[in-house]
Formats: sequence, C-alpha cells, structure tokens
Amino acid sequence: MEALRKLPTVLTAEELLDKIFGRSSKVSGRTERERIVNKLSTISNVSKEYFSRIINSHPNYDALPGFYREMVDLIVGIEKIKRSLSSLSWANSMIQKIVSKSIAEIRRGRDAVSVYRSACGRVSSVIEDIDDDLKFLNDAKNKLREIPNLREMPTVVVAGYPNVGKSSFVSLVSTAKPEIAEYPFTTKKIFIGYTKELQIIDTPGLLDRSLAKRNAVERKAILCLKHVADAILFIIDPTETCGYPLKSQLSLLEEIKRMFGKPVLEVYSKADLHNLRDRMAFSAKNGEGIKEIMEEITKIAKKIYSQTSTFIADSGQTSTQEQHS
Ligand SMILES: Nc1nc2c(ncn2[C@@H]2O[C@H](COP(=O)(O)OP(=O)(O)O)[C@@H](O)[C@H]2O)c(=O)[nH]1
Ligand SMILES: [Mg+2]
Repeated sequence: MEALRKLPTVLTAEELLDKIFGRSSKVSGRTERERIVNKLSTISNVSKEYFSRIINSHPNYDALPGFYREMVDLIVGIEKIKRSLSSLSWANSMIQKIVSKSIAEIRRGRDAVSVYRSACGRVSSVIEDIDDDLKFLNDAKNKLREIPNLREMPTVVVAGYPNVGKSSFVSLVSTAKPEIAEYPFTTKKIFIGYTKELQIIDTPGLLDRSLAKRNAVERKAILCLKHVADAILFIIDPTETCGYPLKSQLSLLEEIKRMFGKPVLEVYSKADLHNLRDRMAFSAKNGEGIKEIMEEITKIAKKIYSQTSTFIADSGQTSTQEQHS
C-alpha cells in the first residue's frame, strides 16, 4: 500500500508556528495596514495549504483492502487517526475564521497592529491545542511505514511450532535470500519470501502457540494473515527434535484449520531423520521432497487465488468473493 509508506512528516505545534509566522514575517505592503492584511492572508494560506496536504495524504481508511485496514487499526487505530485529522481540520477552519474576522475589523478601521497581535495570539493557541494530534500523526506515519507491502500474487502462509524447520524451508525455496524481507509485525516479525509464482510468509512466534494463549493484539495480527493467505503450509516435525510433542503439533494444526478456514497442506520436516511418509515429507538437509511440496502448495495456492478475491481487492468482508477476470 504505497499511500501508507508515503505519509508526510508532521510538524509539532512549535515548528508549525515557526513556519507560519516565518512566512508571514517576510510579507510586504505599500502601507503598514496593507502589510498586516497581507501577513494575515499569508497565515491563512500557509495554514490551509499545510493542513490540506497532511489531511489529503491519508487514504480513506475504511476503503482500504482488509489486510491493510486491519493492520492500520492494529498498529495505530483508525478512529484515532480520524480524530486527529479532524482536529487538524478544525484548527484550519478556526484559523480561517480568525483571519477573515481580523481583516474585516481592520477594514472597518480598527487599529491594525493590535488586531494583528490578537489574531497571532489566537492562531498560536489554536495550533498549540492540536499539538498532541500533530505528534500522534507523525508517530503514526513512522509506524505505518513498517506495514509490509505485499504483492498481489498467490500467497502461502507457513505455520507450525518453533524449530520444526519453517525458516529453513522458506529460505530454501525462495529465489533470492535478499528478497526475504523482515518486517516488524506487532511485536513479532514476518518474513516474506518469493518464488516465481508464490509469495511465502513465515510468521515466527505468531502461529506457533494455541490461540487461547494469545493476547488481543496477537489474535488480530493472526486474523490479518487470513486476508492474505490463499493456502497454509503446516510443517510438522515428527522427530520432536524441535522440542514439542507430535500431539501438541497436531492440535495446533487442527486449530489453524479452524481459525483460517483455508486449505492446509500438512507436511513432515526433517525427512532425513525419519521414515514416516503418510504425509508429504521434506528435508532441508538433503533436499528430499522440497520440489514435490512446492509443486503441490503452488497448485493449491494458485487455484484458490484464481477463484477468490485476494487482499488487494478484498473489501474485508469474507462473504463477498469476486472472480478474477
Ligand atoms: N536434520 C534436519 N534438521 C533440520 C531440518 N530443517 C531444519 N532443521 C533444523 O531445525 C532447527 C530449526 O530450524 P528452523 O528452520 O529455524 O525452524 P523454525 O523455527 O520452524 O523456523 C535448526 O537447527 C535447523 O538446522 C531438516 O530437514 N533436517
Ligand atoms: Mg523460523
């Protein structure tokens, strides 16, 4: 989502006042009165331009694709952004009013210098009033930049207990190592790898514990993944060298099936250490089974991708599914 990466820096109240009064101090006029009227117009124009630029840089959050909308809500809160943006809008209209009233007063013959002085005081206090909103929006801009820019293509989310071999698999099958980007995802990270046909998301620390043990933020983060996954690759380590019993791994598998409602390909890892073949099995050590699993998961993900709307077109309502044309 390019818009979220390009949000502008937002000045603090103090910096914004410096900008506004700095610009107005450079204004000239034939008479003192005219100069003051011009200064007031500059205050009005600079404020209007600045506030519109910030407000217009934000996308319509309600219309964002589901994944991005939920990520924004999770990371900074859509209602809070809206509230801060409307504070900016309020400040802008206050300043416009102060300026037009002041100009009218000067035209009616009131002393320009004292009208100007009181207008500046009121403009300052309006801007100081929204200092928290300005700071919040700047903070939001920094946080929203971290939302991964996912590609519109068949997408597989890799799940399974820690140390079962998820990352080994993802780095083996992804075309280029440098393309495995690391993004902060709430307090966790997600790693995104690419093959020619797939986007593969590794989710360390996120999909490896029972849902019951998670806090609200983690649960929401998990639901975000729902928007992007066409299929899930669930990796089971039957050797239990990962440190977790097979039984626990299988109950997480059942939970993930229920939770996502997406096709799940369940496979064994560490095939060099065991002979179980009632599921597809791979070894990151000797390469066994990798090609077959990639073929299968690619087939499943492409099929689902072609049948349903994905995150880009997703309005977030799972009930509406658009066909790709
Ligand atoms: N013998 C063997 N060890 C593996 C295999 N795949 C991963 N491992 C080891 O298992 C450990 C965890 O692997 P990792 O990919 O980091 O697991 P993750 O936590 O699920 O991402 C590492 O020490 C790997 O070397 C495999 O196919 N065979
Ligand atoms: Mg890992």
